[in-house]
Amino acid sequence: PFLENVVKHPSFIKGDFDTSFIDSTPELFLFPVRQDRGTKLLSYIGNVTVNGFPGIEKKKKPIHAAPRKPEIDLSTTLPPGTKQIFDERGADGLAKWIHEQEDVLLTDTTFRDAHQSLLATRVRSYDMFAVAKETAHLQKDLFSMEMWGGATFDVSYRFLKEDPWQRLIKLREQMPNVLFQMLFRGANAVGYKNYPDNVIRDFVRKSGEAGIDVFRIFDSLNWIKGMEVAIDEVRQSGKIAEAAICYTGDILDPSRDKYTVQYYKDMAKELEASGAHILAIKDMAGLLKPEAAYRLVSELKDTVSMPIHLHTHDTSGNGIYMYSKAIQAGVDIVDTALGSMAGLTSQPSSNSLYYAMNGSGREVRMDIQAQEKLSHYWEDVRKYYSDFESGMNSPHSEIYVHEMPGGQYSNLQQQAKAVGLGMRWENVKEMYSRVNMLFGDVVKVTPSSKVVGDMALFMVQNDLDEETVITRGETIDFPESVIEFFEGYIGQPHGGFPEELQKVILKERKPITVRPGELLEPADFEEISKTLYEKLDRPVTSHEVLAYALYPKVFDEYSLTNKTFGDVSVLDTLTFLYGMRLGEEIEVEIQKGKTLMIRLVSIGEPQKDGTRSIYFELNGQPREVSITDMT
Ligand code: 3PY
Ligand code: ZN
Repeated sequence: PFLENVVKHPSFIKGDFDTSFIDSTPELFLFPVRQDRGTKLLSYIGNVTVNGFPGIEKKKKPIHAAPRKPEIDLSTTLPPGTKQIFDERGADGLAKWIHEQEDVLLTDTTFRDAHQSLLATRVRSYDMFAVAKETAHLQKDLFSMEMWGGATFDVSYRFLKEDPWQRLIKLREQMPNVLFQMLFRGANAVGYKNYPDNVIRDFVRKSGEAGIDVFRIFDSLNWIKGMEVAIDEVRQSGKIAEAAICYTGDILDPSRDKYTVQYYKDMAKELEASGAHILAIKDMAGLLKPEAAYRLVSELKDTVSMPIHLHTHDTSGNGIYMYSKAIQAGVDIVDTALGSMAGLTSQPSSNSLYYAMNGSGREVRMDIQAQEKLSHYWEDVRKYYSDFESGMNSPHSEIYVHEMPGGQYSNLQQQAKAVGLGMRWENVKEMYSRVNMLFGDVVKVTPSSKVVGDMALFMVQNDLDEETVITRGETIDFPESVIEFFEGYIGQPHGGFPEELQKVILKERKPITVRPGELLEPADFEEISKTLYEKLDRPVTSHEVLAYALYPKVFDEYSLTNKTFGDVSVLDTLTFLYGMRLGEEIEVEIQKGKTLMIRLVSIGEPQKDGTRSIYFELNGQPREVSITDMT
């Protein structure tokens, strides 16, 4: 009753109270517990068993042995790590500590970019939680774990139907020793368009409170104005601002003279002046060649005094060689993934880099046996997600031509399949590089890469080439993302927009040249809070308010699923993706100490109204649910 009174209090509803307690413990506030969580989960399982999982071909649930997990004594004291160094010394102290290290430091991307780039971002919190404590023990020497941001936020709600904040909060509890890092798209936050400044600031603040330490901030056009608000807020929150230059083109090729070493050096100096603690070189497509890395890192080291953190994708297969050159040139930290989640469109393998640097004078600090054990776990878990693999089996040197970011490759391929262009993937890739040149050779990383991808799909689908786009452009309805890009709503590209193309694409609309954040109305969080309260008929957390401010439609759909099926994140991944086999029995821990035993008994025949009855046993009691057969 006390809580009930609190949440019905008008000030509470208006959001005048600090709601961080609800953010971290929403389950305490989901009362009165009217819902029957068991039945809701049975409905989900029945649905996915009969109808399949959206976006992948329906198939019978595959059989896999339980994943191999490192066997360690979790009752031993957790060794301290970089998180403690940061907590004691602050961001500047941490930067100093990085400079003092002779070894090269690692950021592990397994929980974020690795699966974003290999498995269309589909890895679920369930599989991370299952190995989080072991990871904290065994990867204690990491500089950081990149485990949030980028596409993971959107995909959690949109496809995985789970709350990304809970992923962050629970992982933080289980891994208190290593810095947590997220990828933040500057004025685009974790979305695909510019947001009002108050959304950016609130997101940074709340992410920091929930557990993020290092914010890697970039702008998809390398437009520093698009990064400044986020950098400022990270500094104000006492967290670590890692500002990124996105690497594109080829500094070794004199004919690609738009993005030169001087261009990158100028940008690095500006980022240092804007208050960054660490400089990232974000080689999002894996275009940085070994000799180019040596030169770029050497020159940047002479230009700025911040530590330098290098990110790449191993698409070409040259990743380890490139890192070795960058390490020789003095790079401080590099991004790698656990062996079984590394390589190809993902990051180079930590395990391989360990051996590559042996005896080089700059070692990789790790327990390689432990690393291999964690890698076994992910080797097994990766198989659950095999339907999301891109099909790329070997190094792909064409990347140097099409320049598609690693994180985009498997996602764009899914998008192409969804619009019926799966068989024309080769054309889409070729068109991607032609669109880049048509747009004036732009930096391609989310969301600018999405605009290039949308235009490439659009042109292949409509059999358009560059000339027809210009000559018949007046009569063509271009994709909305392309129009917004040319309007200046994701920022200004280096060298400006190609004018003739901009005119045909915009038609009557007028482009802006200022920072979109200066024009956008601030989000009204109180209003959103009220709207959500009415829609959901329950108190809402400030995390939910923010998620709605970012993507209202995605959040609405997520809430509906959540209302219908309950919290599906408690299901194991094979059940979540494929449902159950007849006669199978599973255990589902719906909360600590509360486990449901579920057995699928039989599936009824379809009825005239399109429904089917599905018969289960729930904790030994027969239960029947009716679902709509959509096959
Ligand atoms: C993202 O923005 O999600 C990226 O990974 C960009 O490389
Ligand atoms: Zn990346």
